[in-house]
Amino acid sequence: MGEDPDPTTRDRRNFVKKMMKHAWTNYVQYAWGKNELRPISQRGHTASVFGSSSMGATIVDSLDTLYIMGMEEEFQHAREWLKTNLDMSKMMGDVSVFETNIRYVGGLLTAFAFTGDTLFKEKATHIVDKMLPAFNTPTGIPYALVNMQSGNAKNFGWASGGSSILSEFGTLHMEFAYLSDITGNPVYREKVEKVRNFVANLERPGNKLYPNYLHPKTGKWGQQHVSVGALGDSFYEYLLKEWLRSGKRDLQAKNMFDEAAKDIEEHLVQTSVSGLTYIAEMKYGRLEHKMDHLACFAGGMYGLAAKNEQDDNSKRWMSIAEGITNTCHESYDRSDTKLGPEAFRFTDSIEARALKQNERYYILRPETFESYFLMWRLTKDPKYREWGWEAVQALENSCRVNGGYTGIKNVYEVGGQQDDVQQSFFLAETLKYLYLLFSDDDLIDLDQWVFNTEAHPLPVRGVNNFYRPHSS
Ligand code: DMJ
Repeated sequence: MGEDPDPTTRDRRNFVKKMMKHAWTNYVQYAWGKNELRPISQRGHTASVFGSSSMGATIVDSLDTLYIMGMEEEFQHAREWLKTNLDMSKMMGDVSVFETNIRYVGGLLTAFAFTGDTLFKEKATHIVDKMLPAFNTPTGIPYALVNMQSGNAKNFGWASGGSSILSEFGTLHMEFAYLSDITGNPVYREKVEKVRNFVANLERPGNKLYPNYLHPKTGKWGQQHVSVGALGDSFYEYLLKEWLRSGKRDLQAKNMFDEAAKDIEEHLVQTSVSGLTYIAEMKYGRLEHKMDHLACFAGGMYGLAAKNEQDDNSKRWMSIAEGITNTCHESYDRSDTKLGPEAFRFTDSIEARALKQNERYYILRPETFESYFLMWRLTKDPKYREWGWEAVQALENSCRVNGGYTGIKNVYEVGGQQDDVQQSFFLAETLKYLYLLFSDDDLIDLDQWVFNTEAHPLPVRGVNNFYRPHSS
């Protein structure tokens, strides 16, 4: 499905599918049931965001990529595993509410929409039910971490005096609202509507931009750091996308997005000395001319907004979208490995390059390719496919090892150290976006599907026949 008529594009897509096979079969061989694969030492890996247990994060995160790529046997193998093994009452330690939602719940909801198999809906419901204690706060703003056995919830010690994080509590709405629609249980939607309403009614410092931290007990903003990268990113993404996912019914989301996108444009979007567009960060009103790799999703976000809103903002937003995507490509092109650093800066002497040692790594992140994919669909400019192909080659040269794909420690050093982690989002997002970049537009039609922040497509309400609402 979704083959492009052009033979080169078809070959490229096939190549990406082979990459997925390499990543998947090595995970199956060396780390089956573990959260992630260590491709060099060929064993399992568990990141702290998933607590201390192994709960097959890669299996659930990969489901829809396997399905989209037509890897049916692998998909069935994954389904069999989760049928007997995915049980959150066995999950030990503190688990991230945000990560569990975007990877597990998002992955299962998409698998349900694709297939109608109620096993996926039941597992998604089971997981969200286990997360609900995190919402028991005076404001309804959830804690970041929950212990799924005891129901105890708390925040990260490092987060501004016990605050919750904007990108985390702001990235639950799409999955929870959809879950209510397919189960007929309004509880999930109520939780995220409470979060939304609380934030909507809160005064922001200087009446502009959202700080990254909010205290769930006092309802007060924490440190005034603003970012479209780490700690802020998908809050903005979900305002736009929940408006789209709801079939453009959720006007509160749209209005909040429009205001935030205009504030970002006015206060954070900058042009470098040589004319590159980037999104800076802000700390207590002062700009820091640094952009995270994570913020590279914003190219696609502004593009989607421009296309769907078709109003006075559209022209400017499309040019921001093109500018940001171009700058993120530059951050790749200006490195020796042709992979982009975790963060890059703009000064009088450097542009789109990391400055500090700890900004030079690349951990198989998808955001730049996500923008290539969306901008390809929106503009049909062939350069986005060429940039995607450059990325495939760079991944092959620096990240592919016999046991899968690994991140690297320094994008400015060819043949340098590798980190020995195959992130689950590499299979969920990076390879999916690259595959779709070389596919026809009817494979995951953007009028019918909206990608959650982990690239799990959710059906658009009232438009997509795969929505599968609960019928009593
Ligand atoms: C993914 O889990 C999601 O894309 C999230 O929104 C940000 N971080 C990773 C990928 O970089």
